[in-house]
Amino acid sequence: MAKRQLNRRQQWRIQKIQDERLARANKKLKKINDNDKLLDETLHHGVVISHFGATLDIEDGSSHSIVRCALRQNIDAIVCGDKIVWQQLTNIPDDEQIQGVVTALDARTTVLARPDFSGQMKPVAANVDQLLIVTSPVPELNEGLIDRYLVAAELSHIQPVLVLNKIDTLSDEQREVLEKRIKIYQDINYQILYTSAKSKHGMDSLLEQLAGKVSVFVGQSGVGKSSLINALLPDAKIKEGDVSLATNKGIHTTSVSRLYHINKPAANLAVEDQHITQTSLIDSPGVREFGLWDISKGDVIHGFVELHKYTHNCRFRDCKHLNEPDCGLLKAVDENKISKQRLDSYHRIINSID
Ligand SMILES: Nc1nc2c(ncn2[C@@H]2O[C@H](COP(=O)(O)OP(=O)(O)OP(=O)(O)O)[C@@H](O)[C@H]2O)c(=O)[nH]1
Ligand SMILES: [Mg+2]
Ligand SMILES: [Zn+2]
Repeated sequence: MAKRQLNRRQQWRIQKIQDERLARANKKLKKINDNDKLLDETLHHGVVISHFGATLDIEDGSSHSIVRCALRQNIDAIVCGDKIVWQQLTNIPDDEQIQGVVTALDARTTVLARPDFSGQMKPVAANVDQLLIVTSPVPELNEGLIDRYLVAAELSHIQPVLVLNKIDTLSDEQREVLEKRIKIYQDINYQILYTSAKSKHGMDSLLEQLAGKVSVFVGQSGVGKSSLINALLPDAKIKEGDVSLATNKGIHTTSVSRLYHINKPAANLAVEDQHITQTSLIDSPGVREFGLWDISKGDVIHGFVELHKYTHNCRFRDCKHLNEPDCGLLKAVDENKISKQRLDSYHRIINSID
């Protein structure tokens, strides 16, 4: 997959817009503080529901209400799912939307990150248990992208699940072709779900897979991430977008990640366990590609779990698995124990890392 590099001028412009936005927010925050509307001393815990521009929506840990907060200057990238401490602003005028300030960030259990326009790694979601890699017939399934997500999930210790959505649009033959392509992943024991947000097919299995966990929905624009969350949670009323007829690509409808809760107790759990379950779903903006730029070449193999096993059979410790004699991976491909497609995908990722 080619890296999409913005030219220096574009990067400079984006950075300038971001800096200006931050400066405006900081000015506002300063005004709030200078105006004698000081922070109340009580520390509240909360979870980040959404972070847009310089403002955050926080779900308060005890009242469960949503509080709009500003961010204290010295805290960097806070994302959906982050656990934070916030403090109430005192003397808030009626017209002020910002009710509090996020003053501390708790340690994260997991974090999913991807590079931003300048190649720097930025967190996308925090404290997530599962990565739902959503795919569809249109926009077409992209194995290269799936493999990159799988590497990111494996290296971040987040459980990946593959979802093939829009199955209502498939003829029997088309479904057979796609199932064959997905089988590569089934064979290496990844969980696969077939869904239709439109006809609601597969929604029970999806809900069962999500129950009691925090899951982030990722994938190309237009595959139906927001539609799936809407199908599970009609009250969420998330905006859905079209798929362009000209390009068969999505139109990047969701622009900011947001966390949703399904508060109904999960049906598959015993009554005594139901109070501890809360199912959380994070909708995220669709991607064109998913770069793995800050991963070292040596780490990539750990993201290809079924290939990694066979590296122990390579004669050379620094085997590149290209054409070396007695390569465990090439032998395993010959013996149909691993798929050539996955080995090729591994090499493509290695080649894309500088
Ligand atoms: N036929 C059919 N259409 C679907 C299904 N799921 C989603 N769509 C349609 O696909 C289009 C894109 O859906 P979205 O939910 O906006 O896709 P998304 O993945 O959230 O896209 P971004 O927010 O741009 O990343 C919409 O027109 C949906 O109505 C499905 O299961 N079947
Ligand atoms: Mg969306
Ligand atoms: Zn080898």
